[in-house]
Amino acid sequence: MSEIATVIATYSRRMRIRLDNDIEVEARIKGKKIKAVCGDVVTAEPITGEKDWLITEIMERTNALTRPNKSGQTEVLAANIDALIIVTSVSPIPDWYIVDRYICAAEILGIQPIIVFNKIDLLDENIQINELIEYKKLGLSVVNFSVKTDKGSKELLSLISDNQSIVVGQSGVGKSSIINKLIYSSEQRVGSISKSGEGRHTTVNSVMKSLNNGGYLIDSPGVRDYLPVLATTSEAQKGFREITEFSQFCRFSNCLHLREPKCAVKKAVEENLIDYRRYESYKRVVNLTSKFSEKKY
Ligand SMILES: Nc1nc2c(ncn2[C@@H]2O[C@H](COP(=O)(O)OP(=O)(O)OP(=O)(O)O)[C@@H](O)[C@H]2O)c(=O)[nH]1
Ligand SMILES: [Mg+2]
Ligand SMILES: [Zn+2]
Repeated sequence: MSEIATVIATYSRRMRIRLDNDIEVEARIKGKKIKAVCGDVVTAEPITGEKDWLITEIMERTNALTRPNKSGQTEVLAANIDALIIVTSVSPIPDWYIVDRYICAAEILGIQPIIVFNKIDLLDENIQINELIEYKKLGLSVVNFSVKTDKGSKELLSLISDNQSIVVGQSGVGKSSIINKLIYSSEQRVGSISKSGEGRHTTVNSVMKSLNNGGYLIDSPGVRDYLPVLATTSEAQKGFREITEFSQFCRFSNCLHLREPKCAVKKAVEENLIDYRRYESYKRVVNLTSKFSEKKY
């Protein structure tokens, strides 16, 4: 009898799935054509005489977080996501352009971006981070966090409640540490998959962990770079809410806000109504997207 299950970890062709009754089993996938990712809902069946289950089908995804890989193809990072938790930290220093691109991806997918600024125990209390102030002005959720002093846990938990969220960001910012902090008993359901605990332990596979409030968090390996996969360069503006807002006043409805005349976005940048760095960031996404569509990324 086949059952509905959720993929909670992938190791090339092998995976770990969570069955409806919350039991977790190892599984492999039928055939070479289908490829499952963390968050995928699948049908699976036990294999007689074996411990492994067999995944027979992947259900249609409500959404997928993707990025282009070096060979110009689209790589799916995770599926069926409600929120994107973008982790930055005092150290390593954030690349705000990458943060913008994650926000852009979330906005286009229609899911909530949450910016977590971790390791604030290492920061002088009086220091203000301009980029974070800018994000707050845009109405984005920003959570100041410290795994060390337990700051921000409650606030973050209340934002994600029973969502299925993915935690992303560069290596060493504290993604795994934050997840462990948030989990009622971090090792309880993870068993032998994750060796993450105290201290440094680079995550190599995406793994979904359960929160005791009914939510799920996907821990993902750190990346140096990220770019959302966009259908066209004109889609980029949908990922920058302030640009979307002003674009309705541009002279041309297909304005890309680069060199076009009577562009309300460029005017807003000149008048400081749009942050200059965010506008630069938008232009970079447009450029990278056209490079990617020419397979040069
Ligand atoms: N001072 C301080 N150190 C922290 C905090 N959170 C995490 N760290 C440390 O930062 C280091 C990296 O943490 P990880 O949780 O492994 O980072 P990660 O983002 O999962 O890294 P990858 O798996 O490589 O992508 C560890 O040594 C943690 O102990 C914090 O709030 N304050
Ligand atoms: Mg990690
Ligand atoms: Zn314009």
